[in-house]
Amino acid sequence: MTKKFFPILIMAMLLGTAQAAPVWITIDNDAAEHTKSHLGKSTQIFKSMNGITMMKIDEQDVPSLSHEMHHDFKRCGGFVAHDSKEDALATLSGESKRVFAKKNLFSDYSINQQDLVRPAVAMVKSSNISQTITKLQEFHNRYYQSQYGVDSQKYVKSKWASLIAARNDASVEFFQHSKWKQPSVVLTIKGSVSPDEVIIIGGHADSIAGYFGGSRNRAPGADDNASGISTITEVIRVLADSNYQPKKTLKFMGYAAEEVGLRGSKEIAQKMKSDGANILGVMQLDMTNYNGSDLDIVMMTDYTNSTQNEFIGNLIDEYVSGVSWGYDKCGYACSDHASWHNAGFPASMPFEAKKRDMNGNIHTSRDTISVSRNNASHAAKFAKMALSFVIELDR
Ligand code: IPO
Ligand code: ZN
Repeated sequence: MTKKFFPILIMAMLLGTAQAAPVWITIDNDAAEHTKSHLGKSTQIFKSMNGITMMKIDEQDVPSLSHEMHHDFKRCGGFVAHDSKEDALATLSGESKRVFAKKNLFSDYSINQQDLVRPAVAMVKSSNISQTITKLQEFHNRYYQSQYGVDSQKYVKSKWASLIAARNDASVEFFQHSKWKQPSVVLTIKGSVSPDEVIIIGGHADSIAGYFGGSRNRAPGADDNASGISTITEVIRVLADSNYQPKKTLKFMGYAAEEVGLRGSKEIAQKMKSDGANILGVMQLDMTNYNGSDLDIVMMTDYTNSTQNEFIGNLIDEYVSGVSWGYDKCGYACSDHASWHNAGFPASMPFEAKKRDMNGNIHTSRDTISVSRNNASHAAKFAKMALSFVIELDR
């Protein structure tokens, strides 16, 4: 071999090994299966832990993985490529849950906005929440096909409009659905730095009672789900009264027609998906005011993003003092978070109790705020949690 060809040979060898080299990545569980099916045959799932999957992919698949994550999951990056198998394993197990959350992934789940979050949380007043619940339960029902359900949404829209009246960066609109008359309500505060990045807090505004629902039945729906809408209303009030200026776009949603198959949220989530929206995180508030368990806030593990769930738990520990949290599962697509999850966005569903301890009066004429002794002290914990979620993701 002559001197002349030697460097070329070395180059060729390097190129050859680079082509064949596996790359270890960590990726959220919800994207792992999808990723595996879209990449080359050599893709292998190695291990899953803490909501994260560690997998081995071909170096040559990295660009298409980036594309997949961005295109199908609206995530910039969306995975972490590691220098070695050891490094990937260390990330997977995590030195501590907190450190692990910080290293991750699609959103920045670090917690460092204390100067903004603490004063906001201190502004939450449970009496505002109980007043709104009381107003909403006075509608005979909020059924998706009844005029009451249209009128109640007009009330939510005008209530939210009154809270943002002094701002020029915020608006509130109906989202009209073609198949039934109740609209959803969407309030938007436009981000001043990265308006394309969106954070969503939502809950359903409709109510139902009786096996066959019906436009005539009395359905006060105080806990299910005037409590969630009223919790969101208080979050909006605090952001407006503190003149909070978001960097990213914040959206607050009162969905129509949840009780009949998550239909309102499904239409909205599918529309935002097809519009290519970049949604960083979605929190669903459905039933926040019945304090039935030893745990205060229970994160549902199904149809949700486990990393975001853990982040919310860490937020509770940091900002909502004296409030305990844990996990349970619905066992089915029990609320609108499933619409967002199914559209590929990180969704969470912090719930009022463990499943077996939840309010037993829902979907009856007995679901009134008197069941919660006419106060909203439990829901106030959720308003504080939701405020910390919005502000910590908004940077
Ligand atoms: C619901 C919520 C959480 C769990 I756990 C079980 C049930 C009630 C939900 N399906 C509903 O009726 N929302 O309106
Ligand atoms: Zn319900």
